[in-house]
Amino acid sequence: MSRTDLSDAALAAELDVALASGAFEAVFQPIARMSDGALAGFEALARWRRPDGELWGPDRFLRAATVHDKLRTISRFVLTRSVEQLARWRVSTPSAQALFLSVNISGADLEQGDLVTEALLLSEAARLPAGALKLELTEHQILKDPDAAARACTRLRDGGVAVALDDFGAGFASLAWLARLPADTLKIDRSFVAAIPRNVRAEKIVRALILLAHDLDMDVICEGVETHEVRERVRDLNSDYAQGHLFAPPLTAAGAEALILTLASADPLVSLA
Ligand code: G
Ligand code: MN
Repeated sequence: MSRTDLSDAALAAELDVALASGAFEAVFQPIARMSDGALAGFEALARWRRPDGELWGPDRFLRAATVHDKLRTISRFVLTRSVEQLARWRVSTPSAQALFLSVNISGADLEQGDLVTEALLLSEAARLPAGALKLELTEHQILKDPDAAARACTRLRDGGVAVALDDFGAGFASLAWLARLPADTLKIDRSFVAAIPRNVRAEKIVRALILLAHDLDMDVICEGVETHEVRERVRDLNSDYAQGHLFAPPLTAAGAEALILTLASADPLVSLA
């Protein structure tokens, strides 16, 4: 056994304990609407609170979770927790009723299909309007089993759960899947978005992707917006939404709630950045 196998196994065992003991959290990264800068929704992301208080993102545990088949447990946790949270915000704060929630799912979730069922049930139980819950899939997951992905997209959309193609443009076969997969939202990968100020080719690709997405009746979220300059440029290119550290990093549930309340009480409505 290599060192990596050993540490992955140890991490995966810790992961089980963490999931059972509340050491996992869903955090919420704001997504801004470009037309007025308002808060439009959140992407829910998994974080693991380590014994020393540090918050680990998926880059620290994704490999161990994949190798030891824990991804579905993590996706289910983030989905359940974040939908419950949105449902509470919708009751406590009227402005939260317009927010959407976007949750990442893994290839394993698509193959098994049970997370799709769970998302449909959760959305219904929380009385979310159509499109308020969105599931994000990456090209990588789609390529693993394209037919399962297409079936999952159709089931979700028929049940009022929207589908976003995540990290778009960073992998393979993107355009082929755009033709085949019914989806609502295109999330343009931050590698293109962040390069806009220094790479005119990246800007042209983003412009073309936005035109194409709109032509296919999809809306667009530009990811990884870190500067005012990039925000202006993607707004001029007609991106519907933007997400990135310029607006906010992923926030704890308490932090996201504080943001919702601040924005709701601001008069006139203040924008995110
Ligand atoms: O693959 P996906 O797009 O779901 O990844 C989301 C991840 O991107 C999160 O872990 C989040 O912390 C990170 N992220 C969000 N905004 C930014 C940003 O503006 N710049 C960078 N480098 N990373 C970001
Ligand atoms: Mn994502």
